[in-house]
Amino acid sequence: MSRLIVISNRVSAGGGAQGGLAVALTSALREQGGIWFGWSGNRTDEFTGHINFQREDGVTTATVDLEDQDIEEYYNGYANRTLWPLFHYRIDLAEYERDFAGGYQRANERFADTVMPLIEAEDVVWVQDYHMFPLGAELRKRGLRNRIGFFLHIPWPPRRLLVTLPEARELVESLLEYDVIGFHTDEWLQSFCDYAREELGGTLSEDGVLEIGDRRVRLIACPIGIDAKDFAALAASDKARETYDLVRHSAVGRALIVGVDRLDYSKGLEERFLGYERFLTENPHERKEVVLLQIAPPSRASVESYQRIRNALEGLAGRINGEHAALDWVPIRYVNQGYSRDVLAGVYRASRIGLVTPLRDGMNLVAKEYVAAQNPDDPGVLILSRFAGAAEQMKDALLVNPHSAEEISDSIRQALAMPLAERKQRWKALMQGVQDQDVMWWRRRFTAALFAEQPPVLLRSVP
Ligand code: GDG
Repeated sequence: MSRLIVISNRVSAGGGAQGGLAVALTSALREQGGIWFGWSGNRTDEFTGHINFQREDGVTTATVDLEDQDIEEYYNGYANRTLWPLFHYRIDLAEYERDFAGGYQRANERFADTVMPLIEAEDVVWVQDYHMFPLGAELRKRGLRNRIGFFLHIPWPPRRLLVTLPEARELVESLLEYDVIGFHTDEWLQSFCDYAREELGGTLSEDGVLEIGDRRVRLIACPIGIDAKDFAALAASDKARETYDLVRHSAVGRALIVGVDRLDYSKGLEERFLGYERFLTENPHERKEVVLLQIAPPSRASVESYQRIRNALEGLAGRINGEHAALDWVPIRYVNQGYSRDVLAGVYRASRIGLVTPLRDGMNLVAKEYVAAQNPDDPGVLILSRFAGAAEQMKDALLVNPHSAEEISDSIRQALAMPLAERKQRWKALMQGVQDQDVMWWRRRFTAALFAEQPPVLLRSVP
């Protein structure tokens, strides 16, 4: 049987507090056998390519340390200051620096050099996410003929935005070396096709194979899910119950609205606070009946735009609380720290509303976790941004435009007034989707495409 070689920026097999992605990749590796390769997260004075092998949870991991300059230019630079903002439609924040592009390329070449000797003739390689776009092409240059797939966890930007990236063409051309490319949604896939057609003269077959010159790549929309069963069980755990009681008690009968996001400008936190403030102003009789609990663990703190968003949010939460709080009530509880997954599950379950309003998000797993954690007899209401990939699947949520304070305010009012029968009906439909298309479904769907032989191509124009 072919082994699977998973390659991603960070490696997180094993451990109890892992997320759905780690669970899915770990189980794929356990089933298929293979290796999970990536950056250790550590620095070294000089890159040596020394591999640290470990056996965790039935899976072999292989990690390398990177030099300071690589971390600065590849990770903090090109990945997080160029690609992340651009791919979330924020060209105002994207920094285009040749040094970043050079460091990104160098780090990918180093990854390719290091992982190449670990790959055997029958192995299938699965590369994850925007840190590693050129890795497949680098492996091909080193003579690798195996099947290689790529999955993008973030959105693919519209062509008009992508063309602002000086290396856009090389980046897309390098992607043509993969056999399969997966996106969360049809929208991201179509944006990719639009670039391929308009800038590179590509054509797409009816069954989703992109052809450019002598290259053929299968494109699939393959939305990631969560480990729904596991998350629902977490929500019933002792720790979750304890958290549920604590949080409910502290809300003293008020309806809790919860947001859980990495502190990132793509998550729409400022707009969310302003939408919530609008609700408070427009609904003077109900305002003291709600509390917004926003959990936002800091992330990428060494990047300036992340420091700015943190300061801006602190200022905004302070102003809203200052203007609206009463002796016995503070409207926003803004918490800058992470919690374990069982605690989060308890918080979700205790919350009458899950407020998930990113300005742009590849998928958004918090929306799915919120649904999986609900009490079937008294479920809460999910308010979800139209611009999260998850909105393509989760049509029974209250879908909102996260830029509109009025829509956020209206949806909070609608959710608070929603009768139990409607809450149950919406939740049931959402939960069905979260269970049916869970993270195992996602990885099976992707690996099935990756392990399959390419079918004959029926050509037609890219739509
Ligand atoms: C990228 C894409 C795509 C959050 N706070 C805590 C915590 N979390 C966990 C959540 C959830 C995960 O982090 C966040 O996942 P998201 O999907 O919401 O967002 P990104 O981190 O931006 O992920 C995204 C995803 O990749 C997968 O493809 O959906 O669009 O941007 O699981 O629960 N976990 C713990 N403590 C916290 O305080 N333990």
